[in-house]
Amino acid sequence: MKKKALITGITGQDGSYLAEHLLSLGYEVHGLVRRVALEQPESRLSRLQGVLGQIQIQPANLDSYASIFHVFSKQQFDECYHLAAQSFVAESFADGFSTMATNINGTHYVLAALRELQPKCRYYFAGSSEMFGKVRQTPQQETTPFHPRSPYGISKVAGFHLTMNYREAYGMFCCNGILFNHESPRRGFEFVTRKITSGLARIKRGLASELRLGNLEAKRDWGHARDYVKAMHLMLQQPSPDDYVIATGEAHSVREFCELAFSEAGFDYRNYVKKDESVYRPAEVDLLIGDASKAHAALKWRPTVDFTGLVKEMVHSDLATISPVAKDDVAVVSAI
Ligand code: G4F
Repeated sequence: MKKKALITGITGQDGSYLAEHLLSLGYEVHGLVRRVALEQPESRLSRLQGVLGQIQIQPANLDSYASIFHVFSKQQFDECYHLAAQSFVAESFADGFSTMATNINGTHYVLAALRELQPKCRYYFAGSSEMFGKVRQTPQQETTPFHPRSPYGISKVAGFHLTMNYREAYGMFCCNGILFNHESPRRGFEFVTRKITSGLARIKRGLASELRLGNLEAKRDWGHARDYVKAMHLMLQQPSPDDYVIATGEAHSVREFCELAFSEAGFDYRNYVKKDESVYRPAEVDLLIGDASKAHAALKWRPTVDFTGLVKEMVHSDLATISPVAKDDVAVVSAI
């Protein structure tokens, strides 16, 4: 019997890699997608191009308990990966209310519907290293206290505790992944890594002359999303549910990312990267670096792509694919 999985957020970077991974393992894969995304399949479903014929789309909206309940009332799933969220930290400062509503209620709706209709379904929650925020311990582990620094981080702490509470109160198989930053050529353009590699490609093509960035000194533990989705799957194959940090154990600054990316294209970043105070966050997370030794031991999980490999892959992908765009589009991207 084929195992059946539901992925919320299947249209995103992680959702698309996870769908490919589960299909390669012989799963029947379903993806929860907002109706509005189905109206613009070329752009909204672009990351799923390679697998669209092999997955089943379930229209539903995270803001509606009824629509989520409906999906779980039609189909039984063995595993549910809850990845959907408003995941851009800066946007959560701009509109904390909608980030909190979607991320907290959406997670609660999925858990509540599962409890009601399919309590045996194994559940994965996409927790985040942003939960550590103003870090109390370095490197961060599963036991490091949380101190979130944004509405996004706060919403993820709430989701983490909801997930743990459903495990403890109702005996459900619920796992939290505490994933550190993970990137790829499929990363959204608003996140700093893709902003750098896509901005660099525009500069290389003569479409832009500079790249405006915020805090260059922030340090992140950056891994490859394709590696990280494998850890999500492994968590749900264990004998009992638990929480795991997923990270490379190496931190680099935004400045180092720029330096390596620009030099890969034959440029000196100092000639192109300009500081833009408007991109600074009201509260910053200065340093994130994870200790994934629990995942190494229990899941036998290890990252396969290092920082240099990740930066080079992203640079070359954008150099190969970024096509000339209208000046207006350039302005929109560089304003994020
Ligand atoms: O790429 P970022 O926007 O990612 P951030 O805030 O670390 O969050 C990402 O990773 C989390 C895991 O820890 C996820 F939970 C979350 O959903 C998301 O995927 O920013 C990285 C750093 C920040 O310190 C930011 O201040 O880069 C700094 N930065 C400097 N200039 C910039 C910019 N970030 C963005 N997005 N744009 C800039 O121009």
